Formats: sequence, structure tokens, C-alpha cells
Amino acid sequence: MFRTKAGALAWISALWASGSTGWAEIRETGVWWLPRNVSNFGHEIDFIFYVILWLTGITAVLVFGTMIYFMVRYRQRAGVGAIHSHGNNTLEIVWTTIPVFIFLALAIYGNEMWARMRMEVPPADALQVAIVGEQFGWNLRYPGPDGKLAKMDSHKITKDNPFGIDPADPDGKDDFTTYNDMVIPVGKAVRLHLGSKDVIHSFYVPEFRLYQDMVPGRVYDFVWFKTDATGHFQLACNQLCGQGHYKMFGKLGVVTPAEYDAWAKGKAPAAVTTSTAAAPENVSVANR
Ligand SMILES: [Cu+2]
Repeated sequence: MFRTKAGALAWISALWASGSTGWAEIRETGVWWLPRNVSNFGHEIDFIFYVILWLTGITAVLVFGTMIYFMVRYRQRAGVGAIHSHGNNTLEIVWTTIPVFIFLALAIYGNEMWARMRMEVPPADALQVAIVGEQFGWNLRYPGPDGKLAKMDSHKITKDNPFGIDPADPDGKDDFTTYNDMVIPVGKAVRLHLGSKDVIHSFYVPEFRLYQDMVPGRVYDFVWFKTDATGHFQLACNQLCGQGHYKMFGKLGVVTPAEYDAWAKGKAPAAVTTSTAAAPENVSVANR
């Protein structure tokens, strides 16, 4: 197709540049390194990432440096015989004990962090947001003025009732729904109620360092986080969920509380059992 490599490269660069001018920040910053982080747990995750990166980086330099030095220093030379070594017990004990303690420390620290992220009860005043993945998009349900979200039951999730809620649930009367459009106020704890309508999807926001699979038949209500900066991001599905997986993404705006209130105010309460989801286009029954 392209006569020169440079031609192909120019074409790919132009395509990439045109695709990166969208509103999502994901391809505009941190393209070569970690995307920026805007969540409370993200700072800790990045910290442990850098600790591990430095530890393994320094170790790699030391190990490969020593290896190369020994290869050169003790290379085969005329008139120099081989030396037989039976090892050194002290050295063996030292270089086994140090990694054991490093690995133990990392495991204990990581475990403790995980417990705080996924096992601690989210703050009571957290904004509750229900998110149900489907081929290929995100159904979102927000509490209305009462601040309460209708109870989700994974066994009640159907095509017409994506959130699996009871039509008689009074908490759901003022809830509103959106499709592929998530907005949250900055600085406020957000608790997610994640479900799936059909296959395994995965809630993934790199800027939150947050990733949670959504398996049909379950509702995951233990994921929570807090943001500390505003911005526009992409809510991507991180599980290959069918032929339309590539287009399963929503807009995610972290906005000021006033902007959030204005956005939520403009939303009409949803009919209890229907989502605002448009009929999925381009999807034949065979793909579902
Ligand atoms: Cu998906």
C-alpha cells in the first residue's frame, strides 16, 4: 500500500494525531509513561509501582553488571587455568535473606493496601452509582434528590431491566439513568455498584488506577474511590467482550460539585425498569 516506510509512518502519525484531538485526555498526556492519576488510591498504587520499579531496576543493573564483569574478567585466555569454587555460605545466606524480607514487605504492604481499597466499607456519604455493562456500552444509574439508589438484584437483570431493580422500590422512583455518560463530583467518595447484562465486562479508568471485572450474575458493590482533580477521561471496557468491544467506551467527566449538581438537576427520573440505552447498533444476534 505504501511505497516507502516514511510514507506509511506519516500516514499512521496523521491518523494518530487526528484521533488524539478528542476531548478525552487519555491520549494527550502520559502517552509514553503512566497516564496522570486523579484518585486517592492511585497515589499509593503509583508509589508501590515506583518502589518495585527501582528495586528491580537496581537489581537488574547489579546482576547484569556483575555477570558482564565476570564474563570479561574470567574469559578464556591462553596459559590461565580454570579455578574451582565451592561457593560461599555467607554470601548465599545474605542474598537469599534480603530478597525474602523485601518480598515479604511488598506482600504485606500490598495486601494492606488492597484491603483498604476493596474490603473497607466505603464512606456512608459516598455518591452511589450503578453501572451495568452490556454489549457494547455502559448503563449508568444515579440516585435522585433522595440520594438513594434502588437496590440491584443480579438475578433480576434482563434486557429491559438492566439494573435488576424492583419497580416497587421507593428508592428508585427518582433515580435517573444515562448511557455512556458518567459524571462525578471531584473530591467526593464514589461507590460503584457494578453488574453485567450479558458477558464479562470490566470497568477500567487508567487515571483512577481502577479496574474491576463485572461478571454476569453478580453485583459488585465494594469498589469505591475519591478523585482529587477535575478532568475528562474515558470509561473503557478492559475485557474483550465481543466484536464491538473496541467501541465500548463512555465519557467520564470529573467536575466541580456545582457542575455536577447542575448536570444531575437536568436529568429526568428514569422509568424504573428501562434504561435510556439506545438499541445497540451494528450488532447481530449472532454476536450477542
Ligand atoms: Cu465490554
